[in-house]
Amino acid sequence: MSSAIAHVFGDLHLDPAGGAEVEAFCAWLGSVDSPRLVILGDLFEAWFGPRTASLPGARQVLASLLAATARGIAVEVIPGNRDFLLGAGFEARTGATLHAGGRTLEVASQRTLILHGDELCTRDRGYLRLRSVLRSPLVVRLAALLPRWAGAAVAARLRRASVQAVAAKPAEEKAMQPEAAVAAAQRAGAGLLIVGHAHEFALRTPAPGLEWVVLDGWGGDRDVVELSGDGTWTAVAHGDLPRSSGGSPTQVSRARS
Ligand SMILES: [Mn+2]
Repeated sequence: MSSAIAHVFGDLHLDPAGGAEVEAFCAWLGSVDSPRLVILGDLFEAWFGPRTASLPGARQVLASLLAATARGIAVEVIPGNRDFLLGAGFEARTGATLHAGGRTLEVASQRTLILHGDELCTRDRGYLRLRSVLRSPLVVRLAALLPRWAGAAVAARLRRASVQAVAAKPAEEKAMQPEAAVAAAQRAGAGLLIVGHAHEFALRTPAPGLEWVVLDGWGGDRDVVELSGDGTWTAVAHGDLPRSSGGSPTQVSRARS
């Protein structure tokens, strides 16, 4: 029996249109044995408002999340920079809970703060400005009103702009800043900070008494943090997590396009 109380992962970048990655994730989710899954953002490669939910891959993912919550798994999702428009419709269709400002978990009097990580890129002023504009209530409302093709076009345009902007910046400026990590952890009173966003595992100690874990992107060797009931944690590969016993994995209904 596992003493795990939660599994934390993110940066799956699943295509709402569907594909092999979506199939593989839904199969994994259908049989994973965990009391709580915390998805720390960029579950989807892009999410341009509620209409995205009708795309075939999105429907598959939403259905498998719903099956997971119906099995009694608590699913919590922190929106990332690619899917920050996830909203109430997503919660209603999946039974998952959104935590837009990050999630604090307390285990054995150990506090853990979980963020996507992009908010720690505090030297990237252009990005932070764009982030605050894109997350303004007006933009979120407008996105809900756009027809799907227009939303997709806007998302593609933003992605191109972001790829060009990122390529033009020195690495140091794009990076998550240790001071920002320390400040966020201190505000939350956390001794463990878990983020994604960079897609490359790292463990740092930016201040005494603070462990800062950056997870691999989905599919990496250390793409999941397992939090245990005694307050300890380990980084593992999602494929190595225990599967639920008792026969065949939960059947996930296939969405039709
Ligand atoms: Mn990201």
